[in-house]
Order: sequence, then structure tokens, then C-alpha cells
Amino acid sequence: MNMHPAELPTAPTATTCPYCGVGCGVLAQPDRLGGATIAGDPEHPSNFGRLCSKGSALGETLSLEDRLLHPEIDGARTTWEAALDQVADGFRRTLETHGPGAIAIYLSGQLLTEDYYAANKLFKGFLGSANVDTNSRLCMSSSVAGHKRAFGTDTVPGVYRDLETADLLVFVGSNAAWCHPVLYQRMLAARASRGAKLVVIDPRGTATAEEADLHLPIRGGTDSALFSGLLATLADNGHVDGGYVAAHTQGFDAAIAQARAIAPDIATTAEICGLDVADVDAFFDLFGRTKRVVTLYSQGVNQAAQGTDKVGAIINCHLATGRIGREGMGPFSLTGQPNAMGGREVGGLANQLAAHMDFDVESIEKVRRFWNAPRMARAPGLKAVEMFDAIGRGEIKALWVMGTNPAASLPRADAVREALRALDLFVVSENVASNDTLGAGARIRLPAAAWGEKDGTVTNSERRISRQRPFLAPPGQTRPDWWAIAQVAKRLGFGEAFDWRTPGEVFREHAALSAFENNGTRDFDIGALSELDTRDYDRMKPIQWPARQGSVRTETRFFAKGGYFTPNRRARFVAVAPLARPAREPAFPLSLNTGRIRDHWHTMTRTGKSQRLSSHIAEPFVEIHPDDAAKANVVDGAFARVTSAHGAAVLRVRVEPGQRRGALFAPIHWTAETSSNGRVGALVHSVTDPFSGQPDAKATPAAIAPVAFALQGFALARGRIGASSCAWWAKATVPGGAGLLFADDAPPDLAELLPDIAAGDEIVDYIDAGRGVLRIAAFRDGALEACLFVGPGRHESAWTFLRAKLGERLTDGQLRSLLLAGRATDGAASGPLVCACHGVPKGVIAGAIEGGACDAAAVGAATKAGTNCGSCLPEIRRMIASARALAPA
Ligand SMILES: Nc1nc2c(c(=O)[nH]1)N[C@H]1C(S)=C(S)[C@@H](COP(=O)(O)OP(=O)(O)OC[C@H]3O[C@@H](n4cnc5c(=O)[nH]c(N)nc54)[C@H](O)[C@@H]3O)O[C@H]1N2
Ligand SMILES: Nc1nc2c(c(=O)[nH]1)N[C@H]1C(S)=C(S)[C@@H](COP(=O)(O)OP(=O)(O)OC[C@H]3O[C@@H](n4cnc5c(=O)[nH]c(N)nc54)[C@H](O)[C@@H]3O)O[C@H]1N2
Ligand code: SF4
Ligand SMILES: [Mo]
Repeated sequence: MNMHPAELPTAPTATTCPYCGVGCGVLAQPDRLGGATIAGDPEHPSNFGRLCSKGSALGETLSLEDRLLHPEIDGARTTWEAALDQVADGFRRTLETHGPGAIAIYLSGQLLTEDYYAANKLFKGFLGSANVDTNSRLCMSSSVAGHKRAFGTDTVPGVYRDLETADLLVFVGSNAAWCHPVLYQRMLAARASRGAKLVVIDPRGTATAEEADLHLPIRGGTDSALFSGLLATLADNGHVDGGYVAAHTQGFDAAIAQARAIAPDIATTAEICGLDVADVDAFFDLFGRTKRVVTLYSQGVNQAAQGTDKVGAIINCHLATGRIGREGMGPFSLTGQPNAMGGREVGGLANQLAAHMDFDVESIEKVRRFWNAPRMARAPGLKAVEMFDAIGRGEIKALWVMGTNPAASLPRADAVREALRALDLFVVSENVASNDTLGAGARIRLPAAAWGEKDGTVTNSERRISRQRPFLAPPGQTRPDWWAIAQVAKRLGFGEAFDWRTPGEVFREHAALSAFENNGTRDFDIGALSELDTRDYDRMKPIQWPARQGSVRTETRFFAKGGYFTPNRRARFVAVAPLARPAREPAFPLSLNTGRIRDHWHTMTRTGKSQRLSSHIAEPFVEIHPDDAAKANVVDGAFARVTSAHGAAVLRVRVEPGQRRGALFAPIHWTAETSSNGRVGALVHSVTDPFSGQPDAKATPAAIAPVAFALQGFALARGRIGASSCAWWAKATVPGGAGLLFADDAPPDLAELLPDIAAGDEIVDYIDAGRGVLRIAAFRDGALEACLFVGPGRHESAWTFLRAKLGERLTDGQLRSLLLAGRATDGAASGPLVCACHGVPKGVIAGAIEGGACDAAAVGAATKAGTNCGSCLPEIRRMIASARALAPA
């Protein structure tokens, strides 16, 4: 299985992007130095050659720096044999002494289907524990629960093509411009050619909202009322497809009665949702009149106390109008992670068994026979939040974490971190040597093969299975996750059932289970793939399910003609619960919304390595409406402490008119690895949806107060930047080195921050002790080796200029202006990267606009910005609009 460098392929390897659920095809050409050139795969049906900023920068994330390369026990390097023996031993002893309720495994939508399948089989079939949950609980589980309630199975009815052929695209709680960029650009291109309308329902003015024909800045948490109002209005205006409802559904009367009780008319709906009546009216009218409607939704829907009902309320409107499973129509859940769907297919959630089967007696028996399993779990296990609570109470004593960073990403992250320390057995399979979860006392650390090395399959948002293929040799002692699981299974006496030699063998077994005694009773069936030989598996082209054995597929959508997977094969309308108004806590008058930024991925273990991706936004921040900022005395560009009942963070303030009054927004990406006080997960409450158990990460009661630091600054170095004892800091990768932004009341210790400055380096400095100003640049052989800027204000101009200058020479003029004035003279030509693909900074774009570029196309022609993935187009358009607003009439 290990590839030796001499055997590395010479043609590019076709593989799949490891980030979002769009599932773009990537062509990777290894450079024989451990890196690779990355390009979009023109033949992949997700992206037809395009990649977004994150996909394009994959080549910058492949270095072995920071990788976990050897197994470790208690901090000491060990062999796989010894580590696996201890893992097996620990689980066996815990099982014998405390039973299957005391063990758990916590997985990830970033694992491959083969890894996921192996873990699920071991725990649910051979160890008798359904405590198998995944970060998908925090991500997709309300969609899963919503699909199952309505359709009987977790089925995404539509396909990507529908997003291009729809005449109306409704985005609910989705910032697709940043989070599903390539798919979003496909939709914009189709709109440009066909004139589809875009409606965005999001409390914030996001990059997606900026492109919309209509933005409804909804009051957080009220979407099920909005879609109840829509259902009532559709019925009032004669838009219900009575034929479809009668033939293929049940429960319409109860659902419509409940919808009317919740939101009887447009005015009431607008009032509940905090929206303008005219906007709600316009949206309902558009939805009613347009046949081809797709409603796309993501975390603003799923991560909510009533997330499953939000999904239900959306699906109700599509069922009522019969707009489902047909060209250009349907509800469409945008999945987050590259293999969110594959995890659902194997049964990676604690309340699923396997292959879209549940814990009913018949299915348990079926799966038992297929696996020839000695110890089947007979009931659902604990869902993520419950699981970590049980760890905190000492009920779960042995835990294996694989491919996720729960000490940062779960709600109440500080409490989670504490709970982990109390485990008897704490095993982590990781790519990186250090993250918040490893830091929470992981005793056994198993080095996992990473993207570019691992080999298997992932399923994207439209049910398309694609291969992730290796193009680099696994470094050090890294091994695939499925292999580690199988090795532990062997040590526990289950060698025969886990005797796979290749991921292809695991996949075939998974495919066979999907078809086992299926006979059309379950949606998930990839029986056609259960007999692929090794060559077929290696060459497998992206393929959409269902792929039943022996059937010739003509249609991959579901439900246009009914055929739901409920007992009577009818879809179920859902009577959604009335809105529960969260009790406002006087100490925490605001509501904290959390989410993503364009160029970072989750806890930044990969995107944090890329200087391009670290340029767009370099620090953890909080967005606040100008009125709330004034009330709380917090100022744009200064710092604020955001607190909740569970924790606190100190963040840079961005006063943002597009932010809803009463709500704050902070990104989830900074951790204890990358910042002093940016762990936003620590604040998030653990309120969960009653059906899915998915935490509400979008509405934690919170408060904000200003924090003043006498001094701020930054350090840059080609060598190391030392551990910082500054009160506040955030790390950022920069071209050719490392960067640190910091703030404190006293100046930092130079020797501590820049330990690699040598005696022979030429030091140039400017010191004004009275004002606390300190500007130092160190040169080695004439090239900038390191620098440190400290002073009472921000240093944006110097930072954005100097972050790109390590290892370069500076002119006397540049140096004089930087040291004396603290500013770059040619600073206009720099600034944060707006276009990460072509490396175009803000200053260059501003220059082009000043020079007469009057639209995004003209800016693209002048600077190349926005001409690749397009994720930065909204920002470019915003710059053009504000330049226009400022221009004298
Ligand atoms: N750049 C980038 N892309 C990613 C990821 C990443 O880390 N970085 N992660 C991937 C993953 S795993 C996921 S799950 C997806 C997530 O993709 P998205 O769901 O699009 O991203 P989020 O930023 O979490 O949240 C989306 C929006 O929901 C809004 N929202 C909050 N509350 C409500 C509400 O009550 N109602 C409505 N209608 N909207 C609300 C927020 O303001 C936010 O703009 O992104 C994937 N893609
Ligand atoms: N407040 C708040 N919290 C959230 C969210 C939110 O919007 N707000 N979003 C939630 C959502 S939708 C998600 S998906 C989660 C994401 O949260 P996490 O899953 O915790 O975040 P990642 O940084 O993606 O962590 C993945 C880890 O797995 C490692 N890894 C990557 N690939 C592999 C592999 O193949 N094998 C192994 N063994 N390790 C690997 C990486 O190095 C990294 O440490 O966060 C959730 N938490
Ligand atoms: S849209 Fe970007 S992050 Fe998502 S799969 Fe495609 S290239 Fe990767
Ligand atoms: Mo996610």
C-alpha cells in the first residue's frame, strides 16, 4: 500500500477536493519535492475545471511541518504495534468492566467512506456500542432528521443541474458565495444566461446576500414561521398542486392548519420574522408564481433549536406545490464537509445503524446477518453533545476521536476540553501534531494519512461518489484510518471480519450491504458497485446514486412521481411546532451568531498553512451593528470582550451596518493554537434541536464590552516567532515566514518574540519611548529577516506591506517611511488579498477603480482579480459601489 517516490505517477492524479461538500474534482501533479501543482479537473461534473480560493491553494497545505508522523503514547514516540495493542487493550478492559455504554468513537465528515464504514462496523456490530457519532451531528443532522420525517429516508431529491435550470433560487441560512463557492458561481453563471432570481434569507448582509435580487434579513431562529406563512399564502392564492398532494402525500390538512395558526398572513409573518411586509410579500409572490424553484439551505437552518422544523417547513412548501424531484425544482440541503453524505450512507450517526437503516428489529437482524456480527448494538447511542456530557460525568471512559477537533468545535468548548482530561483511554487519530483536542490530554496519538496520501471515496451534496486518490507517498509512519480500525479489530479477535487489504475491498462490502435484501425498500442502493475489481475501483468515475444492480439508470432524482420510503410510500407533511422564543437573559442581551469566512476551513489545521488564505482576514473578529456598537461603547478597529454564560473571547471589532441589530457574528476558525482569546466555541451554548440533537450554534445569548490595550503591534520573521506572553495575539502565516498580531499594555519582549535574530543581523530601529512606539527591522545579507512594530494604534498599512516582504530588500525610501511614519509609502499597492487565487491585494483593486474600472469585469481585465473562482467578486463590487458613493456627483 505504501507508494515509494519512484513509483509516483507522472501524469496528474484525478482526485477530489478535501474541503466543502460541492466535491470538486482536482488534478494534482506531484512536484517530487513533497508538494504538488493543483488544478481543477475539467471533466469532473461538480466543477468542470473550476476551483475556489481554498481548492486552488491546496498545494500550500501539503508540507510536513506540523504533521503527526509517528504513533505516540504519553508524549513518547512508539511503534504502531505498541500503540494499537494499547488501544485494543483499553477498549477491551473498559468493555469488560463497564459495558458498551462506557466506550465511544467520535468521527468526522472529513473521513473517507471506507474509514467511516470500518469504524461503524466495529463499534455497532462487534463491540455492541452505538456511541458512534460524528461532527456531522453539528453540521447536517437536522437535515437528516427533516428528510427522514418527510420522506421516510435521508434522501436529497435533486441534483446540481437543478440549481442551473431553476428560475428562482432561495438561499436560507446559506452563505454559499463563501462556503460553496464553485457551485454558487455555477448558479450565477446560469442566472447571467437565463435570468433566474436569487432570494437570500439571512440575518446578516453576507457576500451571498449582496448578489441577491431580494435579501430578507430575517430575525434569527424564525425561519419556520416564515415558511409557515409561505405555505398559508400558497394555499390562499391557489398555488397548491392538489393532484400531487392527493396522490403522494399525507398530513396536508394538519400542516396547513398549523401553518395558519403560526403565521396566518403576510403582515403577521413579517412581524414575527422582523422583516418588511413588502419584502415578505415580494418573496411569497415570487415563490408562488415561479414553478422552477430550488430552496437551498445550510447552517442557518440546521444549527438551530428548531432546525428540524425549519427543514420541515421548507419541504412542506415544495410538497404542497409538487415542486420536488423535477428539473429545476426541490428543497436542496447544501452539505458542509467533503464526505458529510458518505458518513450518512454508512450510518455514521449514533441514531442510524448502517446503509440508511435504523435500529428497528428487522434492520438489526439484517445487518447482523450481513456482518456475521457477534455483538450488535440494539438501540441508538449518544449524540455528540450528550456524548461529551457523558464523558464529563465519567460515564464514557474510553474515547477515540478521528478526524475532528471537538475541543474547539463543540459548543461549550472549554467544558469539553475539561471533560476530555478525565478519560481513562483517550485516543486521537490526527494529521497534525498539535491541536486543541490533542492538547486536551490525548494519551494515544495515531498518525493518519492526509489528503494527497489517503485513498478512498467521498459523496458530495448531490449524492455523487468520487474517488480521493493518493498522489504522495504517506510520510513517516502515517497510515489510513480504516487500517487502524481494522488492526484494532484484529487484536480484539475479529480478524476475519476486518481482513481487508485495500480500501476497494472495504468499499465493495459497503456497496454490497447497501443492496443487501434491499429490493427497492431503501433509497440508498449502490449495489451496481459491489463487484468492482481493484482496477475498476481505481478508475471509478464520479457516479451518482442510486446505482442499483442490473438497473439502467435514466433518472437520478427522487420523488417526482412520489415513491417515498415511508410505509405507505407517501411523503409526510409536518405540522411544525410554534416558535419557542428564547428567554432573554438580562446579563446577555445580544445574540451571538457564528460561522465561516471565505478563505479558512474550520479550525485552520490546513488553510492556516497557506499564506494566500491567511491574508484575506488575519485575525479573529466580531461584527456588530453600528447602533449596538454605540450603545456598548465599542469602536470599529478596537477590541471587545464577548461573553456568554459559558466562556469569553477577545476579538477585533468590525462595525458593520449589514449586521442585524441585537445580533453579533464571530467566525469559528481561531483556536488556542492560533490565538490567545479567539476560541469562539467556548461561548456557544449547548441548546439542541429536539429531533436531531444538533446544537444551535447561531444564537447564544451574549454580551459585549470594550477592551482597551495601551499598545498593539505585529511581528514578522523568516525564522520562528516565539511563544507570546502578550495579553492578546493571533498567528498568521505570511509569505516566507510567520506573523503575529498582538496587543498588550506593555511592550513585548523582543528576544522572546524573535528568538532567531542573530548577532550579525543588521538592525534598524526607531524608538519613541514616550509614546510607546517601537519599530524594528532586522536584515540578513540585505534581506528583511524579521521585524517588530509596536505602538498605540493599529499598523494596517505597515502590516499589509511588510507581510509580503520577508526575504526581500527594501529601498531606503520605503524603510524611512515605515520606520519614521509607521506607514508604507507605496501602501496603496498592498492591503489584504481580496483575490486569493491571483494574489491581488485591495490596494491594487482600489487603484484600478480609481483608474476608471467601473465594473467587476473591468477590474478583472485590469488586475486579473475575480477572474478565477469568483469568490471575491462580491467584495470587488462592494468596493466599486462605495467608490461611486464617495465620488463627487
Ligand atoms: N470557506 C469555508 N467554506 C466552508 C467551510 C469553512 O469552514 N470555510 N465549512 C464547510 C462546512 S462543514 C459547512 S457545514 C458549510 C456551512 O456553510 P453555511 O451554512 O453557508 O455557513 P455558515 O457561515 O455557518 O452559516 C450560514 C449563514 O447562516 C446565517 N444564519 C444564522 N442564523 C440564521 C437563522 O436563524 N436563519 C437564517 N435564515 N440564517 C441564519 C448566518 O448569518 C450565516 O451567514 O460550509 C462549508 N464550506
Ligand atoms: N460555534 C460553531 N461551532 C461549529 C460550527 C458553527 O458554525 N459554529 N460548525 C460546525 C460544523 S458544521 C462542523 S462541520 C464542525 C467542524 O469542526 P471540526 O471537525 O472539529 O473542525 P476541523 O478543523 O475540520 O477538524 C478536523 C480535524 O481532523 C484532522 N483531519 C483531517 N483529515 C483527516 C483524516 O483523514 N484523518 C484524520 N484522522 N484526521 C484528519 C484535521 O487535522 C483537523 O484537526 O464545526 C462545528 N462547530
Ligand atoms: S468549492 Fe472550493 S472548497 Fe468546495 S470542493 Fe470546490 S474547490 Fe473545494
Ligand atoms: Mo459542517
